[in-house]
Amino acid sequence: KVTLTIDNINVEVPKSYTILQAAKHAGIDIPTLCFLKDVNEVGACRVCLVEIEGARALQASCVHPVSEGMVIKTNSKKVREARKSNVELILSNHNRECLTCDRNRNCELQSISEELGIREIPFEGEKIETIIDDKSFSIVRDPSKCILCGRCVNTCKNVQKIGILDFVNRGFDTQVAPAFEKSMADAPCIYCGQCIVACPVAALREKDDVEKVWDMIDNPDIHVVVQTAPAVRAGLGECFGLPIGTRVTGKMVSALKRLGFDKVYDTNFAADLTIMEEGHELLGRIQNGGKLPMITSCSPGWIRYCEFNYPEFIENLSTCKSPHQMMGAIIKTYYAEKHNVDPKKIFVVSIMPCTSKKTESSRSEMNVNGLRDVDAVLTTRELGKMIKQARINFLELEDDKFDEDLLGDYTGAGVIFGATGGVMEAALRTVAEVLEGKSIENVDYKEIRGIADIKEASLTLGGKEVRIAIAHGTASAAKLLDMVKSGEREYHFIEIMGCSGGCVTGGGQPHVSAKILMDVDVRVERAKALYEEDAILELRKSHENPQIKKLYDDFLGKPNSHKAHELLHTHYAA
Ligand code: HC1
Ligand code: SF4
Repeated sequence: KVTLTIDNINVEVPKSYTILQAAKHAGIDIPTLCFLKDVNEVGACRVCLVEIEGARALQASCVHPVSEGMVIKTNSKKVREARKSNVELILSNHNRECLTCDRNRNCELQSISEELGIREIPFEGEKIETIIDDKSFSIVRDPSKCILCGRCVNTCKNVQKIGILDFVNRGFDTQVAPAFEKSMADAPCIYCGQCIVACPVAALREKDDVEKVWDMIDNPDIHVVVQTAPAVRAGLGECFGLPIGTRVTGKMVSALKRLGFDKVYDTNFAADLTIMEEGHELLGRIQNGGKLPMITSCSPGWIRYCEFNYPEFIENLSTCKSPHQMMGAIIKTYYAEKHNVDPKKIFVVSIMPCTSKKTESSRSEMNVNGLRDVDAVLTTRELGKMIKQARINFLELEDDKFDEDLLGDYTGAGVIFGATGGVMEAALRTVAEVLEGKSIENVDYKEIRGIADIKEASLTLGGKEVRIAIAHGTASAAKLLDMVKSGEREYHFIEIMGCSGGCVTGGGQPHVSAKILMDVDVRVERAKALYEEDAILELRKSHENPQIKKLYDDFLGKPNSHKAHELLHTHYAA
């Protein structure tokens, strides 16, 4: 431990602390901009400068270690002026059209400018010419908004261990872009959107599909069906100032109905359907000597990662489409038939916590009888914007219920899909009963919950040993796959999600500022909301969902039937 003085307050902290951490410990708030805990601790923006007695220059507190007897000032005139001129310098080469910016009122640069009291930019300089890259279905990169903080670069490089983005060119011409300034659409980017989540400004954002959806809602000839992913209910409230991880299922449904969607369904129904298909696929592979370990296929970021980086595992992927794609396929066939609606006049919208889903839904394989399974994907953030555009007072909404006909039932197994380990737990609830040949009381597989990088378990089911593993985030996925490749580990079934934490922390979820991220693990808080919903549901096993049973009886036949294969399964690019 060391003792130091910050703004006349004596503080005792571990030796390993930075000044920023020590100040926080003492309840002193130092502004930051490029800093992102555990990801980007580089001292590049020099907004967190402090004055250290005896030192010649001001120091960046986010990287400067504490030492015994230090005397620090965080709020002297010199400090305030230096911070201000550093931010002014950033602003001098920034596209400052805040009023029309995607991050207006939700931008860390805007907040810091306001907090520092910046009123004019004294050195108005030449701006570099930039081009917006909006070629991909998922992500837009706008260099005119970029402040070169490096948060996205280090997230992609060190958290995801993918490394699509980097600093290119030098000096005044420096930009953050894929190598050779390629479009994101032409780079092996998986569209996980973790770079968007890390971005403090609007330099990286999702492709905006809101207008497309408004147009369909306004078209009286089109029957617009919306479905919401499990994780959306755990994030949407944050767009309206609710604490991280507040479960807003009922208000969300209410808002969707007010927005004018003709039908409001929960993707959870299709998550139950996925468990039926994937569970039986696994049983089939185990019983018939198929390719093992089988690996889950619901995370499109993970699928792209596998296709680009581990093509040798493509045969291990479950052939199941992801739940929202299955839902789309069922809406355009079974639902259309039962309700006597022309499938060509149905427009399916998926609200997802994910940016990669926008690209997934546009894959050529994702269709049924030549019609797209899903016609538009909006992120949780985009839904938040639609609700604001419609001037709906979200916080005052009464809870409402999803539509109940045909595809309205869902179980707790579907809800937990949105958290890491959830798909595995949901699958086990069904597979265990099939293998044991009886109903199992305890459905809580607590050993595979939580945010450890890699989770493993070995279960005895029906006298057989079933070995499973879970990885989330592509860095841990790579670690796990390398162990499988080298023969160090053998499993029957693996769950992989492209984002650390699973869908709850997908690239389409509401932005959380770096300041809040210093104290809160968003993965944990949002996952709680899903396990909470699981626990209060009466039905918690996918195969007990009555409407799923009916769907098989009336339409699909058995799990993995020919028809099920045609509508609900897919293939991958090697
Ligand atoms: Fe997910 Fe899934 S869990 S992939 O994270 O399998 O996006 O929430 O909707 O499709 O159900 C996302 C979440 C989501 C699908 C399901
Ligand atoms: Fe990297 Fe994911 Fe961003 Fe692509 S979307 S650049 S893979 S962080």
